[in-house]
Amino acid sequence: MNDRAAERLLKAWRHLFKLDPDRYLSDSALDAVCRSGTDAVIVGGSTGVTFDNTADLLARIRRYEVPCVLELSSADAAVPGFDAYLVPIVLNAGTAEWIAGRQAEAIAAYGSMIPWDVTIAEGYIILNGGSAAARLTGARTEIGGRDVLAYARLADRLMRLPVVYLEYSGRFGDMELVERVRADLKGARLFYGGGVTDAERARRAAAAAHTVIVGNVIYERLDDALATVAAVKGTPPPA
Ligand code: 1GP
Repeated sequence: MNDRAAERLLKAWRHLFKLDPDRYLSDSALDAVCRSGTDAVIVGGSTGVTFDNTADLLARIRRYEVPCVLELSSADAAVPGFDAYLVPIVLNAGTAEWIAGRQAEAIAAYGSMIPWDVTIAEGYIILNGGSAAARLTGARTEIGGRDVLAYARLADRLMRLPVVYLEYSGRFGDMELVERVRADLKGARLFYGGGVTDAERARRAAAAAHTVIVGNVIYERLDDALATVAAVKGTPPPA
């Protein structure tokens, strides 16, 4: 993917569903998710993700036209055949391993097999200390708006990452802060994820961020999850 192609893809994404290969989803629920009108399905999770459960989920999603993207948290689960690959760089991680450790190990191990043209880095800022992602990465989540903005600028201005991801996984975040971070970005797209459990929250998140990611509620209240698609798409995109 050249820069312009990556830019087009990212700009087209307003709503994304995130499916966890380690969680059960019935065929009928998967059918509804894939036909929902979402822009793409992300496959990814913090724990219990293996090559086999990732490949299984990809095969099920491939029956549908919806683009399917793998978010890699472990090189062991690097399954070929996805439309694109998202590689998190956890900016506020407690150890270097999650910033530039595991990624370098994966590159050393897989070298020439990596499809760079469809690989996109995400500058993650994890803000819910109770989430599995925060525990796994030892993220410094007790930080104020100034620090969040500083991490976002680091990603956007210094590292020139194409995506900044404000990750509140499991909890609905501070939309004023999300809005402030998005308005400050020069080149990166702002992804927001966490606690989008109904249409109203989806609208609020869509007004603040470029792209809204919906995860957990798929497994808890499918109808509410599906309603987030129209809610996001019906909200005018922020600048
Ligand atoms: C998780 O950002 C996503 O990585 C979505 O969060 O599961 O809380 O919807 P939820």
